Amino acid sequence: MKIVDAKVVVTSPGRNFVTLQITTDDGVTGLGDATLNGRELAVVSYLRDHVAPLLIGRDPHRIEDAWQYLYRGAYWRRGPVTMAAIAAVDVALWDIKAKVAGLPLYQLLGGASRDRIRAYGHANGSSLAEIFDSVRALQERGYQAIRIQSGVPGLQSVYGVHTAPSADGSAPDVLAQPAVEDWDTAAYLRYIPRVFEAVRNEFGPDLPLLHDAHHRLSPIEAARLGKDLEPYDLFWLEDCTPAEDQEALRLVRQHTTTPLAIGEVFNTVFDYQTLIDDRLIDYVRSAVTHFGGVSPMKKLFDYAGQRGIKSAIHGPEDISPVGMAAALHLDLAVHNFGIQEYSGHTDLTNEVFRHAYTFQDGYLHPGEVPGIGVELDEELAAAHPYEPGYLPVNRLKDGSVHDW
Ligand code: GCO
Ligand code: MG
Repeated sequence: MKIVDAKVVVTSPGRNFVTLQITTDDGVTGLGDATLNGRELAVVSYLRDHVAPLLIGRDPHRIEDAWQYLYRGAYWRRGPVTMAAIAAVDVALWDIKAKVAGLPLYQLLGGASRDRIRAYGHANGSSLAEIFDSVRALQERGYQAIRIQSGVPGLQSVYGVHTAPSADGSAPDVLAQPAVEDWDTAAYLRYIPRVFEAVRNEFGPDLPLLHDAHHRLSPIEAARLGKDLEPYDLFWLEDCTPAEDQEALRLVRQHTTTPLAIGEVFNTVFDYQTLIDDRLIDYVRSAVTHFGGVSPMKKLFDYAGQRGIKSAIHGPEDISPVGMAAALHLDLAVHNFGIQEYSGHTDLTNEVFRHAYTFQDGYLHPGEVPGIGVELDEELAAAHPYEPGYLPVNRLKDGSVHDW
């Protein structure tokens, strides 16, 4: 079997997605997600100009060899652009292998370790009343674990808090120029524990609650927040400090029993070494799409599992249904599964990427279709071309840029 085509498809059915489609001489196709929010075209060029020509003529079954060839062979290792491109190749090849085997991908990863995959959804609001409504709306959709993001009095706009609710998964945060949001850590630290106190009082002790600090705190500030949130029994505090500083988590860990999750901006296992070896976190949160694909994610989970650390694959709206499907096959297979982030996509996105995975009563399942279970409607994708889009940036009251 040989690869005869490797095509990059860019489409924007509400937000941008980059997809690699590999075709074999037998006419089998495989899909991989290479979407890097706000920097999409860099990955498109990496794939189109530098990777696709190297794939032609290769044996699609040699997944590990292709991965090592692209990772070691490029000399320039790691980084989100490189690893998103390699991820797309890896997932597309797994898709092909599983299709040829006539099995859903999870069967090739060891088979199902569980029957269904618990998901968490995103609730948000600029007032407590709005947050409560948002939690209730998610509960009506079946969610049984919920992330809470809140506006902060005195701040105009805060990450993850939409002025118009986006239950349909549309992209209010993505703009043609980066929007500038304001930030005040002291105001945030004063206010957030009150939000979780109110949410606990309203929804009771059983509902798993999560919170994402989006890399904005210093270690001592994060330690303080973790302590202040202990009475409200969080499932986790996510990305409390800038993620590239692994040692920062040591200080946080020494001060709080609030579980810690990190990793959505990580690209390789080396970003986790101290965190895993020294048990400084509880959940590894990388995306299949940004971490080099299914192959390295499986290795990461096996390594983390030796320290009792669980999986929590990154699954926001900017991971395409292709990346989401790949995540779900891993979730079903690995023993040390923790939870899966899932916001869903717009109806149009689900038409462009028709998928076998399902969401019911708060739980996901990848489906039983051979491969990863996603089909790309190329015509519909072409009808919705790329649109420039950026994530917001963050400035303090004195005008200086803050972590985001
Ligand atoms: C999350 C993330 C996202 C990221 C986004 C960046 O926990 O889901 O923080 O909301 O900001 O994926 O592209
Ligand atoms: Mg996050």
